[in-house]
Amino acid sequence: MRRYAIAAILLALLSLAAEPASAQPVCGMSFIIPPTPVGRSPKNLEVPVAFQYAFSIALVDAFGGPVVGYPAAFVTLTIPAPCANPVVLPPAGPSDPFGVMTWPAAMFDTPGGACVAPAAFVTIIPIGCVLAVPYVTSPDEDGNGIITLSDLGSFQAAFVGPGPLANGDLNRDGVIGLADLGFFQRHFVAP
Ligand SMILES: [Ca+2]
Ligand SMILES: [Ca+2]
Repeated sequence: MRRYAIAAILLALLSLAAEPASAQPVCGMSFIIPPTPVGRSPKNLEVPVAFQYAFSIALVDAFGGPVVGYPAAFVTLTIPAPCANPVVLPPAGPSDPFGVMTWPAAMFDTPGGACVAPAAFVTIIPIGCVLAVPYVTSPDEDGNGIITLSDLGSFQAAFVGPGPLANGDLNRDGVIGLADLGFFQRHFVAP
């Protein structure tokens, strides 16, 4: 009898320990999966996948484990005014077995608008957590929905000058270089 009682207590303790492990993300543990800037382009689906913009975060619980199946309705990505084309986007679906929530390329196949910090942020609504996005970038620099020589001018100014990263770091690796020029070119010439 005593053995069963101990087993029951152990089971109860195990279920208590297991319950919060996949229940709630922790703000200080959850993070934006690099690249951390947000990118948008009216040609996002017309360029090869390597040049497309997508965005994802990892939800991590208090034990360092993934938060699986967290509802899409609980999380938003906000690009606020005065950034061009402000928008609030939920992820495409609940978090996957790795705790990852994704905003796929189709969500960023829109007019752009480069925007500097604090440019955008992710909100994990139930826990009041805000993850800051360093900047929003786009080959459609001015956000008018078409990629033109005027956008090239804005990119070029950042490329030959001191930045800012929002205008020059089109591939979102944190520096402005030839890879970004290649990125601009891909989106510029896309059909
Ligand atoms: Ca433009
Ligand atoms: Ca870059």
